[in-house]
Order: sequence, then C-alpha cells, then structure tokens
Amino acid sequence: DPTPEEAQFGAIIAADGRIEPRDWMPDAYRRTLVRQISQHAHSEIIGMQPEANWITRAPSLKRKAILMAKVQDEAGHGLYLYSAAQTLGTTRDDMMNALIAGKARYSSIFNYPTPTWADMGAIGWLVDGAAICNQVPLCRASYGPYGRAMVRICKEESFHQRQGFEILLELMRGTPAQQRMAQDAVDRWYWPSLQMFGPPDDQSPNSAQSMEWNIKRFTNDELRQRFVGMLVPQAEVLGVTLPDPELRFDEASGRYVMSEIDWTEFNEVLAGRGPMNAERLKRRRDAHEDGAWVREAAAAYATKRAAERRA
Ligand code: FAQ
Repeated sequence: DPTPEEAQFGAIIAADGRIEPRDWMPDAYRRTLVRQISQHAHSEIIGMQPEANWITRAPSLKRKAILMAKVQDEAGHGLYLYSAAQTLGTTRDDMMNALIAGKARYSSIFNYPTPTWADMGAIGWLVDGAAICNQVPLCRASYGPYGRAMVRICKEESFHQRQGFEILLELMRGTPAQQRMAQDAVDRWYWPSLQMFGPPDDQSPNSAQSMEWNIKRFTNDELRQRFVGMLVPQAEVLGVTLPDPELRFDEASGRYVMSEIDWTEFNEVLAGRGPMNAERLKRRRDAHEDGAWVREAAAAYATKRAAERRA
C-alpha cells in the first residue's frame, strides 16, 4: 500500500495539479526534474555562444541591438532555470561545476558552427521554433517552479522565432547571393533542429515515466511531427526548401513522412564529438575562470555588509 505521502503525491498528479518545492515527492521524480531542468539551463547558457559570435558583426545597428537582447534573454532563461532546479535541493555550484567539467548534458543543437549571418536567421526560425514546440507543453509541467518559469520563457522564445524568420525573409527578398546564404543555413540547421526533440520514442528511456508524472505531455516523435507541420507552410512563405526530398504529408495516417534522421550523428554529438563541443566547453570554462574575481569581490562585499549590519 502507498504511504500517506505517496498517496497524496499520486492524487495531485491524478488531478493534474501542481507539486511545489515543499511537497513530498518520490526521489526518482526529483532526480528526473533536476536532470531535465539543469540540462535545459545549461542549454540556454551554452546556447548564447553560437549567436554571440555575430554580435560584433551584425549587419546594422538595429540588428545588433536585437541580437544582443536575444542573447541576454537566453542568459535570463538559464538563470530562471537554475533557480527552479535549486528549489529541488541541488546547488548552482554543483550544476556549474558539472557543466565545466564536461559531465553535464546540454542540447546537441549548440555544437554546430555559425559561419554566416544567415545562421542567425536559421537559429531563430528553426532552433527557437523547435524550442517553442517542445516548451509550450512544459508550461503545464506538474512541477510548479518549472512550469511557471516556462511561461515567460515561451513568450520570449516566440519573439526570438519571429526575429529569425524575419532575418531569413529579408535575405530571401535580397540578392541571389543572399538567397543562397539563407538556403545554405536552412540546409545545415534543419536536421539538427529535428534532433533537438530527442531520440525516437522506442529509444527514449525517460519518456513513459515523465509522461506519467505530467512532466512531458507529448512524446519526442509527436513533437517532431508537430514541428515539421509548423515549418512546411512557413518555408513556403520564405521561399526556402526544406532539405528532405522524402518529406510529404500522408493523408491516410495524418502524419508527415520523412527521411530517416541520422541518429549516428546525434549520438556522436551527445558523446562530445560534435563539430563544436570542445570549443563550446572551453569558452564556458574560460568565462567561468575569467569571472572568478567578480564572484570573489561579490562574496567579500556581502561579508562586509553583513558585518556592518551586525555592528
Ligand atoms: N541533446 O529519454 P529521452 C533552448 C538525451 S532549447 C542532448 O528522450 P527526455 C532555447 C536525454 O537528456 C534546448 N541530449 O530524454 C534556445 C537523455 O539523456 P540522460 C533545450 C539529448 O529528457 C534557443 C537521453 O538523450 N531545451 O535552449 C537530446 O525524456 C536558441 C535520452 O532521451 C530543453 O532542454 C538533445 N537534443 O527528453 C537557447 C527542453 N535529446 O539525461 C539559445 C527541456 C535527448 O538520460 C538559442 N527538455 N537527449 O543522460 C526536454 O524536453 C527533454 O529533456 C528532451 C529529452 C525532449 C530534450
């Protein structure tokens, strides 16, 4: 028989209610949330790098201001998410140390290079588009602090997606060279953006349990389908081609048929062997070391203020 705590937790989940930090929860539920929320936070923080690469080279002052605001939003998302993970009993230091030691996961998507300005468009359109598709259902995640953080994050992500779409639209209305640059960026980001949703359902060890706990609301493949359905009409408006000759909507099954995703590439990236894994981690580690004096100064100041208050 369940203990009274287990029964109460089960009743909250069954009623689609919210679990709050002080509520009893199974250890495995807590561990799953720490895993997912910390990985999500790390993704936002590492995800600043591919776009930060273009801040000094944005083609106009307006584009530069927009890009800076977007990258700052990502820092903010990382901070809300670290805070949400902390409510589960983990510390910011532990999470940050795991990241810089190369022991923590973050999204595969941020291990690809950004060689052209069109990559800023493709990241906004495809990467933020995939992020929204995955994250809107997470606004209803059963863990209160995670679901609430997601509401604001999703509002900002939809602005990010629109700005990416608009960059690509302007390039597609430009010269043939600009059109080629936009298409090339879409060709490079399309498949990695489909991989963001995670492995196929029959190879996703965490999905079933996370759905029972109302953390995930849809499976990886369901969200991937939904994302492709969102992209097809938008690609038409843009005038870009999605780089999958097999892609078509199958009326009978109500699903998109697509080519096999390259899961070998995905697994290589997860194993740390993607095109930019080493560089992303090194940059994060250097930034952490360069910021050591700021943390020391802030701690010294806090100690001094506390002593003054006691006096
Ligand atoms: N990359 O059993 P599942 C953004 C791992 S958006 C790396 O299916 P689960 C915004 C997975 O962790 C990106 N690893 O796992 C932005 C697990 O490994 P583990 C971040 C991946 O958790 C835009 C294993 O494979 N968004 O940052 C990936 O049920 C532009 C088995 O997988 C989120 O994190 C992957 N793509 O489902 C920022 C959303 N996929 O932990 C800057 C929240 C799977 O057992 C610029 N997270 N793995 O060692 C989620 O919704 C879920 O965690 C999934 C994975 C759907 C990512």
